[in-house]
Amino acid sequence: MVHRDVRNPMLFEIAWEVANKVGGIYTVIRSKAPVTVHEFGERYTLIGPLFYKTAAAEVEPEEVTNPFMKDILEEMSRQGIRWLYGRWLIEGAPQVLLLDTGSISSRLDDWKADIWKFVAREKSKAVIAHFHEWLAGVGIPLLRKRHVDLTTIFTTHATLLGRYLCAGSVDFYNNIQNFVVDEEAGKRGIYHRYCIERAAAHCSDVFTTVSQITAYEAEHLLQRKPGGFTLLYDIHGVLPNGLNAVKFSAMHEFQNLHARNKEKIHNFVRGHFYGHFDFDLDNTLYFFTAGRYEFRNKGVDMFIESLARLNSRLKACNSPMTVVAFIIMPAATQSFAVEALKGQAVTKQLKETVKDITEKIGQRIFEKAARYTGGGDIVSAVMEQNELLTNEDRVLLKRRVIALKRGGWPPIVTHNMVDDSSDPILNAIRNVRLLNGPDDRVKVIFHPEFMSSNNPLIGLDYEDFVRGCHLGVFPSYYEPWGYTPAECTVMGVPSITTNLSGFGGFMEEILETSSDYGIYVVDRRMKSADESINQLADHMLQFCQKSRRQRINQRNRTERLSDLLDWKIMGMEYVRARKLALHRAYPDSFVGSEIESHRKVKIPKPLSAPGSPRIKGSGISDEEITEGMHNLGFRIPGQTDDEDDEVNKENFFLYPF
Ligand code: U2F
Ligand code: UDP
Ligand code: G6P
Repeated sequence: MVHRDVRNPMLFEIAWEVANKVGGIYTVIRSKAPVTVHEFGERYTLIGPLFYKTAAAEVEPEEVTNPFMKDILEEMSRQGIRWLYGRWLIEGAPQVLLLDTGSISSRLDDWKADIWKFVAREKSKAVIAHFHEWLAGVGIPLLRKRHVDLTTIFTTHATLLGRYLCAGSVDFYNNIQNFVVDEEAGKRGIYHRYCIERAAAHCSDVFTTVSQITAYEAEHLLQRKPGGFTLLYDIHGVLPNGLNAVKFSAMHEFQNLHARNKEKIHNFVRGHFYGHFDFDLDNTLYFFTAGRYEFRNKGVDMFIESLARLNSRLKACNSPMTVVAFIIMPAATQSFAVEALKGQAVTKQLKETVKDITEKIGQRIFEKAARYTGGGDIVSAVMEQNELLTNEDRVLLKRRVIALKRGGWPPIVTHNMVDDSSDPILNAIRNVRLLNGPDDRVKVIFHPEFMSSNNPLIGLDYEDFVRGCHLGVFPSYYEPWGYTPAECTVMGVPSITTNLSGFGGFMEEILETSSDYGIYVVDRRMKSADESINQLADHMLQFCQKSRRQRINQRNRTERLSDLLDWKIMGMEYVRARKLALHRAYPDSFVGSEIESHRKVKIPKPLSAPGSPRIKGSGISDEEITEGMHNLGFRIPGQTDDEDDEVNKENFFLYPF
């Protein structure tokens, strides 16, 4: 029997979205690469599908240096299997092997060479194979059947059946224990795929998911609970998605970026509401939701209903605030709507005319003032009131202002929809009668296309648009993780999620009072739909009642959570999953090691005002707070930045940095 080194294992990570952008998993793998490369260096290789059209832009081909790998790949070439080996052109530049699955498919019955024969040659090191989603996970039962000497991890980012069931109108979470899973999969025509997913979950040494909510779903639908233990080691099997916080970090600048980008949104709003622009931009808040167009799963139904209730409440309390709520979800469209483009054009013309006129007035004042030779009333000598505007200017200005008149109210949707009359978002907005009328305190804009700086209406990339907004609202019903609220957090933008979203559940678990940090979590698990809608409307109303100073303060607290969502910390769960995989496959190598447990500490309420008085009444001792902050790498009052770094390194970054 070979003795493999478990301290310096090799890691293969296999996914359909390696160097192949499809959805969220591409973001997970790509943004995680730098920390994994840091830990494994040349012992790390990603494996994905080879698509000739995109491969050239994603991968820089390179000679295979590992002699065992070289042998295997040459053998595969002799069998007619095509592959590409090189560096993935992303931060961290990991080694990547792309396989042409088309060239393999005809040989499925006569499978002589595959990459896993590698472990029969490389006998000195332990090998971990980490698969994402069922498409890649199909390899796991095969490896198990052939008794290949390596250890496997399977991570699922959702379950097939869960997604299908939720897309229908099933009361998913209340019935999750009762579904006859094989029958449900059969009825939906996904039985084969479902079986692969279930086999991968059951045959892997370690099974994991991206959140508690998906772990719960997997336990019932795939019938294996993620995580697990050995005598010496245990993990809960939830590997949450991190992101590259440095990419979003703007340090102290992020508040200025908010103000600058908000100004650009103001410009758009002035144009969009032309003719009805009767609200005060200084008392206007921008809310938004964004993502793939999944009306129910992403909770757009709930968002619209809550906006209607918010509208009535703001009216009832005579609030000076106006909310402009954006819905950014791609749908089939023909073009931008003429009315939306016209709004931007007429306000732009007005702006230019006013600029021309003021410049001319300035010039005239200067000319006259420069010629002043003394005597008389200085002000009237410099400029007579009635000389300020010439007749020509007056006519031009009148023309521009008349162009601002419009018949109907400002449009809801910015584009011509292919299917306007049956679009679920538009119909929901029509049903609650949020029609951008002058009395409405909540205005709605549906932008059925992702944001881009090339867009003639708003002209902002998604990231800048988010920064300019005040609140992200993501009331999802089915959301294994949900990157959108996490992205808001690292940009210092407060957000609302639900306890049915992976991110919402995660934040509730680690923060003592998440709302103090600008992370509001609506309960969609234990409450009726009506109660959840009211809770969402309450959160939005409370947000509208904050002063500017309170909003600025809250943004600071939100942004302070950034480091927590970075892969340097989130990646720790991947480290633990790999460790359990090694413990499971090679228990003898760990004899004599100490038992490890992973105690979780909650992040206390923020210490900045107005936190302190409430902490006193909460029954938590000062030492507990200090310890909690210390353990989570948070700055303790009186501690210097340098000390803070030490805390991070020792207690938090268990990575080998
Ligand atoms: C999960 O998100 P995914 O993005 O992996 O969810 P999928 O439904 O598998 O997304 C892929 C589909 O979305 C489409 C694409 C695929 O059919 O064509 N799509 C698109 O057309 N345009 C885009 O910009 C993005 C996707 C999960 F649901 C999330 O909650 C997690 O955050 C994510 C990562 O763990 O996994
Ligand atoms: N997004 C984007 N442009 C937009 C709106 C959204 O690129 O105009 C991105 C956003 O940054 C996020 C992704 O779409 O990374 C949505 O991911 P999420 O995890 O929230 O949902 P998924 O689509 O994976 O279910
Ligand atoms: C940032 C800017 C401030 C600005 C504020 C507006 O903090 O640095 O100059 O006053 O944003 O905040 P608001 O929530 O009203 O958009």
